[in-house]
Amino acid sequence: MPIKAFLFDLDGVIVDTAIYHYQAWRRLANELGFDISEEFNERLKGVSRMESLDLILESGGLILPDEEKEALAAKKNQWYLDLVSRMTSDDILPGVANFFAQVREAGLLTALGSVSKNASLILERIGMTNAFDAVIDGTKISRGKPDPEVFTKGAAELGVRPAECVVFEDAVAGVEAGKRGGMFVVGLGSPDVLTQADLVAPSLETITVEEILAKV
Ligand code: B16
Ligand code: MG
Repeated sequence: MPIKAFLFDLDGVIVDTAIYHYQAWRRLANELGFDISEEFNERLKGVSRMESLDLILESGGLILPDEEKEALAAKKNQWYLDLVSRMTSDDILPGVANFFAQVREAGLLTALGSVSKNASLILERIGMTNAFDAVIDGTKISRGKPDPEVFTKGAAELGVRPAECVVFEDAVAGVEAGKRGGMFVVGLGSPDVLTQADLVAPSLETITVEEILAKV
C-alpha cells in the first residue's frame, strides 16, 4: 500500500523537551526528598504526566493520595511551562526543517502524535503550528503510549489507513504504539534501545524521505 502520511512524535523528534521534563520532575523529586537519574528519565519518555508521576513516586518509595498527586503534577507542570515558554524556533532539532521540506515536496500528509497536553503551546513557541495537517495531543486522547490511540486518531483525522502511515518516534513506548497501530515505524535514536522499530536512524538529520519510502 503506498504511503500517504507521516506521523511525528513531538518530544525527542521535533524538539528536545525531555530535558525540561527532567529538570522539572527532578526538582519535584528533590523537594520530596529523593533524586532521579538521567537514566531513569529515559523511562518517562512518551509516558503521560500522571503515569510519569506514578513511576517517580514508586522510585522514591512514596504512596500518596490522588489529591496530593494532582497537586504535585500541577506544580511540576508549572515549572515545566516556565522552561517551555522560553523556547523559540532555535529549539527545533537539526534536520527537521529540511526533512519537512522533503515531506511537502513528496506530497505527503503530516500529523503530530504527542501525549503531551502542552503540545499546542510548544508548536506555537517554535512556530510550527501550521506545519501539520492534523494535531493529536494529550488533550484529545484517553490512553497514552504504548497504546496506539494517538497515532490511529491521527490517521483517522487525515483520512488515511494505518498501513498508509509512517510513524517517527524516539521513545520505546512510542515505537510500540506505532507498531500496535499497524504502522511502519522509524525509530530515531539507538537500534539497541528501539528494537521494535522497522528502521532506525540517529535523527531526522541523517535520513531522507526517499530512503524511507524505498524501505517501507
Ligand atoms: P505533558 P511526546 C510526552 O511527549 C513526553 O515524552 C513525556 O515525557 C511527557 O510526560 C508527556 O509528553 C506528557 O507531557 O506533561 O506536557 O502533558 O513524546 O508524546 O511528544
Ligand atoms: Mg518522544
